[in-house]
Amino acid sequence: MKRKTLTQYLVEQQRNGNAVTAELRLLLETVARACKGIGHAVTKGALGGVLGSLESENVQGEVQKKLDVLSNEILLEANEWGGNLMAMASEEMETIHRIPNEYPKGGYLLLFDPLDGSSNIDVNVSIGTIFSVLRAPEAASTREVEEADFLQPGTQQVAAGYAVYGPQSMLVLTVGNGVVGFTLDREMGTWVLTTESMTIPQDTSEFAINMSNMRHWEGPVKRYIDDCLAGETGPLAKNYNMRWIASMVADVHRIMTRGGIFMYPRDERPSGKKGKLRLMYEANPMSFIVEQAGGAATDGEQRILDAQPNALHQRIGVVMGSKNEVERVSRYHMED
Ligand code: AHM
Ligand code: MG
Repeated sequence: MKRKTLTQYLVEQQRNGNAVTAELRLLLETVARACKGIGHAVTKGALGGVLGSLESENVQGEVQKKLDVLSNEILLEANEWGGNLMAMASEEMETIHRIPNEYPKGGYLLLFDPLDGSSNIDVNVSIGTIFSVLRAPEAASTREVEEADFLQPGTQQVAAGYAVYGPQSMLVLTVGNGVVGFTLDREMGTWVLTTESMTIPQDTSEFAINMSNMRHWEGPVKRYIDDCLAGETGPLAKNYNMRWIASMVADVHRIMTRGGIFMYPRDERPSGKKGKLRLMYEANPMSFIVEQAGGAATDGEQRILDAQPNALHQRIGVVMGSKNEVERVSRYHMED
């Protein structure tokens, strides 16, 4: 069977007028190429001398792993010179990275978490890259692009995706026209379309949450997980299973594949009041993908994609996945 490559898929989307401009297509191909490079470094592990930590911390005060920094560099270098972008922003950089003057500028902004799931890097468990593409505001082309130009709600994303580096390397992508999945053909070095339309089942009996935070949870989250744990004699009348990989990309990829609900909620700790995950390059792209696959994503009170960001590294509570279950959690918040 002859399968489509990422390039073919994007050219088709461009021809069908699905908001994929030639510039966006080239940008997405470049990001996908960078993900191949990151996947390659991840696969080498100790043989590439890339495991372990550096002395440095990122803007969130987290110790940087060698692979976090390397992945960030791979994405910056790949995307700097193509002429499709005005600037980039990353979990690993305090502020935005403008395209240097020696290169032409384009009309898009790119945000990424270069390597998500840092605690899993050195233990050989699946990790991934998350990215989000926004249009640069018109006004930014006549002056220097600013951090404020990035602060657009998730509904404004023109594309989002993630790569998961696991037993297979996969790239999952949306350009606002459903969700497609590509598997890396390692011999050919190409991303090959293997899932034409990823959809999340509306119902589920599998939840993903870090249970060690239970004592800090807010009431509605506690109530929901209690109901799940009560099993078939409880209010939800079914038995639930639990999975927690601790790499958002891998946990959400499982949900994209067989349904489920993923939660990293706000909690009552001073450090947890705003949630753990970052809005602009974790929650927004993943919410766009999940919604495009028929799922839902909320912080408990509001749809994540509607949240108006006020800082590049802002955090948010995250509840996403199978629609009926996410709506149940929202209802519990309303009833609280
Ligand atoms: P990171 O961007 O520093 O890797 O942190 C984000 C990760 C998510 O991938 C994952 O869902 C979460 O942190 C796991 O956190 P915990 O270790 O508290 O379970
Ligand atoms: Mg992350």
